[in-house]
Amino acid sequence: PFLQNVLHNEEFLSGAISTHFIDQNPGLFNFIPSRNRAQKLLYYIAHIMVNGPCTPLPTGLMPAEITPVVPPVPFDQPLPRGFRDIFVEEGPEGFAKAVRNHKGLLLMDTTFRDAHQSLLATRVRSYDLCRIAPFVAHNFSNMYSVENWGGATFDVALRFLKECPWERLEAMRKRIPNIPFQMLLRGANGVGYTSYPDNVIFEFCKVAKETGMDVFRVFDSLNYLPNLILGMEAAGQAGGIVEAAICYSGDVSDPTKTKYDLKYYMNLADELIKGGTHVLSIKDMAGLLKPQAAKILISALRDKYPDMPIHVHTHDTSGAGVASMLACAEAGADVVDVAVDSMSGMTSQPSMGALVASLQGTELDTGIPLEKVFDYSAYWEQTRQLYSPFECTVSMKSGNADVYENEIPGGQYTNLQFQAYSLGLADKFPEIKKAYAEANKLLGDVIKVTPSSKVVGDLAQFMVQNKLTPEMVLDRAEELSLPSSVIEFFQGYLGEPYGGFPEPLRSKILKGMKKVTGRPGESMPPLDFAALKLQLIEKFGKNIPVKDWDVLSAALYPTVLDEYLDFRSDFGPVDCLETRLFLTGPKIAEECEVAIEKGKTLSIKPLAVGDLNKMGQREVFFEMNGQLRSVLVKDNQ
Ligand code: 3PY
Ligand code: ZN
Repeated sequence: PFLQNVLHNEEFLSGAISTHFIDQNPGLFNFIPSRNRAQKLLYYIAHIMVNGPCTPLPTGLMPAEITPVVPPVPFDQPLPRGFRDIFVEEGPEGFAKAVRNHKGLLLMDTTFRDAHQSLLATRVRSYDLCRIAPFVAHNFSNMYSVENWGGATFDVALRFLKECPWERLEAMRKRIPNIPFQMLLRGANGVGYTSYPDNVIFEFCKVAKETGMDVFRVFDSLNYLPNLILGMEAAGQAGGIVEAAICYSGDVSDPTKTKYDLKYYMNLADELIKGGTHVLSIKDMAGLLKPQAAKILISALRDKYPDMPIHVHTHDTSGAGVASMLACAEAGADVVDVAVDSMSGMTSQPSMGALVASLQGTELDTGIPLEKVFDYSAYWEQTRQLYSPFECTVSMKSGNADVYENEIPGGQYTNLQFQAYSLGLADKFPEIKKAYAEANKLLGDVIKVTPSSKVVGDLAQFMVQNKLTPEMVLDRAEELSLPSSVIEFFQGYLGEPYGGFPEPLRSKILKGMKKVTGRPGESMPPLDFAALKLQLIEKFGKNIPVKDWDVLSAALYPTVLDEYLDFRSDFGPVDCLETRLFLTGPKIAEECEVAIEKGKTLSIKPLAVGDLNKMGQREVFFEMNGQLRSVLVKDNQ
């Protein structure tokens, strides 16, 4: 039975097996693909040439016709030691000590995750991340971490880029073995938008750690402690570095803003430290932490917890990001977040080059070579042009300090603006921002970050669309058909907001509907991974091998994973294509090199697209590795 695949292996089909059995029977996934990889890729390219892009391009801008230049790395030199080596040798506690004992300011580079989540709708592909990864490993070994996973990357990779987020993590790990990787875990919401059974979160963290993740920044969208603790336990049990995060809202430097005051943050910090976090993080997802507030908050934390590493995250929406991060560093933060210059600013993180230059020659010197930051930035300046169709700068031209009033998180700010712009309602954006602030008040002034920020955004849009003032919402709450996210929030599916749910609004909206009390995941039955794997094998196993990590993707995003596996069965490993080719396809007679694996390169040249035949198809002609090939594609127009 050794080489019998799952569709024929009787013992497997009987269900009486364990994963051990899978390890010992490599033939289980030994399928003969219906079409080979090269043919599938030709089919993909032909499909785009006939029908246009497979992934929606939200603007009329096209990817630039350039191949970004990767700055050289020395192939004959070993990689310098980094903080990952310390983590591997000394575990999370040793890592935390080394961070705390480090003299200068440490940086986390968000270029591989939050920067492009905030500026380019998370669309940067593994192809472009992997090209520059060795440069990062060689030149930025004294960085605290590279943030490259979690948040929206997981969903977007599968849904729009048609690539596997787990493979991305594994590929980057090979290229950057010396710098810790960091991910954003939405606590009990994993990398999704809702609550999951506890065993999903635990298994997710375990496999993430095994695949290459090191630091887990765990937050909850309401700072709801039970959800936070669950995420911390899952990351800790997986052997990761736990970085529990307090989401920052309000303004501790403004005595009139009393809900989220210094006492609130200090109490929460106490709980997270008691809960065993290795590093304490302040997650300023909207960029509200002004320099004077940074000084108050970080000094207080530093004084009270002299041994605890403190890591601060912000967004530069108002334009005060660099000033705030400098204030954090001076007040005793160990690490702050930056994005490389050409991927920084506005709703992204403050500029790496600006921070590095500002601290050169001071006690807080980052030790990062500024000239290497310039090279890194030049790569991203070019690469960013491949993603022009997703540019937030189409609608947003500058920072805007009105974020202090509306408190919209960085990623959501560009999203909302973009939505208004693409509906031809750009002039309505100020109104939407005002409604966002009003919706927040109606909901009780909640912490706003994925997924609670979606609740506020959905309510704001509902109010603008239906021309509702806050008073009208309060008066007519019983009869309004509010967005489902708002109803679920009031039911308690995200957990409990600080200060409780606003009444009488909650009772009016729920009208006796089910309420969840406590931590939502607690009452969910555990997921049966083996059964889910069998279902996936039954559905897709004939065409594509189903891997263990696909089961986790399916647990978080069932429909998205199904569509991804279907797509990859038809079109093959599209992540090997360079970005312009992937997004908009080649021009006639353009020579394209596609490396489908190390040492195996296809040379593809499209020659012509044929006329429409009676079956509604077109024949697309190629030269592939010197031979004439043709592919028939249905014309969908
Ligand atoms: C996410 O959850 O995706 C975030 O970036 C929150 O700030
Ligand atoms: Zn962020």
